[in-house]
Amino acid sequence: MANNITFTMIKPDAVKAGNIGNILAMINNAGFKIVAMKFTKLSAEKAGEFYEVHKERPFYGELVEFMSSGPIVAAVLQKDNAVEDFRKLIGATNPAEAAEGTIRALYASSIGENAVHGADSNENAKREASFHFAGTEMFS
Ligand code: 3AN
Repeated sequence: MANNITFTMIKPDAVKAGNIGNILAMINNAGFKIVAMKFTKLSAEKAGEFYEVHKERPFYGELVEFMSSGPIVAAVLQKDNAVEDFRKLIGATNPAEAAEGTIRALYASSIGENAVHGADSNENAKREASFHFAGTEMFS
């Protein structure tokens, strides 16, 4: 159980561009099972709390503003080696550097508006999943 879940968000840019369905299809086709999912909108306060680890980074304000600018899809995904495999599926933070065929190469427009979030460690995946979902909202 320790390393078989990750947490993702389809970010406001990808939602606005109509790419929810395309991105979910890529996630399913890559072998991830959706164990929790919601269409929601983060308040600036909630987005700030979620990205607390980046508080000192110069792009923090911009990131919080963007992530609270429109609805998102939040989801918990299950698969062996979920965190690492999902990071491969989404590609590099900067879409210009993202490998061909990755979600960010296909759907991200810039380093700030990069279509999807993927947790970067098992510990953060668990923290982020429980930030967005109650235990009763996850179905493994
Ligand atoms: P990742 O999402 O690939 O783990 P992080 O953790 O370095 O990347 O950054 C978190 C989020 O902060 C990114 N998804 C992106 O939206 C935003 N971000 C990262 N670097 C920049 C930057 N230089 N300018 C604007 N936004 C950035």
